[in-house]
Amino acid sequence: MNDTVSSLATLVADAAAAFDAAPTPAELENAKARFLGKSGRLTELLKGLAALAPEEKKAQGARINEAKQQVEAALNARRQALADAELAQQLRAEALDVTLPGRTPGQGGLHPVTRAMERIEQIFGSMGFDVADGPEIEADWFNFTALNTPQDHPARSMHDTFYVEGGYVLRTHTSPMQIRYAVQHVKRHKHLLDAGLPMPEIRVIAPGRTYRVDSDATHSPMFHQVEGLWVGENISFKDLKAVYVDFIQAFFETKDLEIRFRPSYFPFTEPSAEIDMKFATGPLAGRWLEVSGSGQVHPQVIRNMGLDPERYIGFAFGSGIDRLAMLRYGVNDLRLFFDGDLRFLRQFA
Ligand code: 2NL
Repeated sequence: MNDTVSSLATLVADAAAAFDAAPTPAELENAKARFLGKSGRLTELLKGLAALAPEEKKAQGARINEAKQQVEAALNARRQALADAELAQQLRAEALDVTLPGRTPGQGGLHPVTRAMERIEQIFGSMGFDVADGPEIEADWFNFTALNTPQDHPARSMHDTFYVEGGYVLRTHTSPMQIRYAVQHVKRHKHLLDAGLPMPEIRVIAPGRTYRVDSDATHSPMFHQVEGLWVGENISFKDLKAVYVDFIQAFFETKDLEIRFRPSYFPFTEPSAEIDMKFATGPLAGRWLEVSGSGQVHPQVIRNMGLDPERYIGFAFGSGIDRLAMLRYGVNDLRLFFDGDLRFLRQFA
């Protein structure tokens, strides 16, 4: 009987060793057949029970069944181990590297002129200026007549201005927008003026596209301008100076520059001045650069806004945004802004 027990223990150990040695599920099934199959070692032992006496059969049967359970447990453990190994192998083979950066669609960026324009709007906005926007195809009245530009002024010639059918022009400056804005403002506050009460000041900038018949390295038939207008009862040239100096210092992020006002002439202002600036340092240091026209709004223009020039006074300026962008970003050819060359434009994205 002890013999049977030790031979059963050997059988279980042999089975466990055979199973553990099977490298694949197919080979494991072959090994199983050798122990649990039709003529497997355990099956043969069970067949042998038939020849035993009832008492013996019961005791021996119980021992063999116990061994059979151990063999089946070893078989299942190995099956599970092989399945786990296969799954692990499959996961390794199909692994995704989620740390790989994705391929994103191109992001695009703002054009340098747009960036300059946004800076300008932000700076004047911080000084209490509204931003006005309007038509690029203008009536002759708003572009010229309301701005006191006489019929025979050279700016009105076909040589300087793009004319559109029906008496319209491609606006040659954004001043017409200032007129539109001022007229609206005056209308909105007519009840105050009628009652002899003070009207809120007009403080506005008009940035945008403008057009002139002109094309070379420093002139484009389409260019960008920003005009500023401040009208009130107590506005003077010193306000113009303060606002413009503050603007230039903020735009170029330096106080290390000089600004001068040089007498000039425009039909819509009197007196008028050209504004020049000079950097103290950097590649443009020491050279006077023309950055704006300006002046006190002409009494006739104040009248065209619907205001009394005896009571209201204002100043205005007009600056080229492309030129300011060239100075700020160190661009020496205006045409680069309008060629659409991505090698150039990407430098500002
Ligand atoms: C220039 C000259 C200037 C103005 C623009 C202006 C606007 C109104 C009334 C009076 Cl509504 N003036 N604008 C004034 C002086 C000069 O621009 O050559 N800019 C590049």
